Amino acid sequence: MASVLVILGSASDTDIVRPCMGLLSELGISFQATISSAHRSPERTQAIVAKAESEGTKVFICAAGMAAHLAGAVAARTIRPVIGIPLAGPALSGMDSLFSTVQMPSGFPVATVAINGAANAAWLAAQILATGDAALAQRINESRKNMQAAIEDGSARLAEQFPGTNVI
Ligand code: RP5
Repeated sequence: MASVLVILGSASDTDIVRPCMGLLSELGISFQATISSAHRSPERTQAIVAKAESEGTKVFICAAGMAAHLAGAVAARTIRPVIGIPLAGPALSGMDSLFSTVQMPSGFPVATVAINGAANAAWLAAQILATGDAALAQRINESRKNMQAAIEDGSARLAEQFPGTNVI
């Protein structure tokens, strides 16, 4: 049983979504990934969601560009949390997919991250799962401590990069 299912709308989305899958792995979250389109393979998408839900998938992550209806189509088929990653396409800088993903009718939410925000989709899935997993919560908190330490290190290095600057 995998906790998360990541669905990409097209094989062309793979590179942008890679950080999401990398982070899920790093955090020790079991996940599956597949490619299925809301428009080109609607029956396949529907069947994948039904199977994943019956097998215990707790969170769905859906990445798509252009008229990005994949996350909404999945949200229509499950009451498990659905996270949408709107992807920037060749036109409109991803605003088309952002609006297509985020503007869901009441009762069918899609938790939409930033355009191309693949990493935050993984973090959000992790935080949802951590509500029932103390060990995962601890790993997330450790990661946050590391991020804080990196900020402090960067600040300390400012003094080396700009001698004479009053770095606090
Ligand atoms: C969307 O259309 C996909 O998610 C992808 O971002 C975009 C273009 O798909 P391809 O034509 O490259 O397969 O459905």
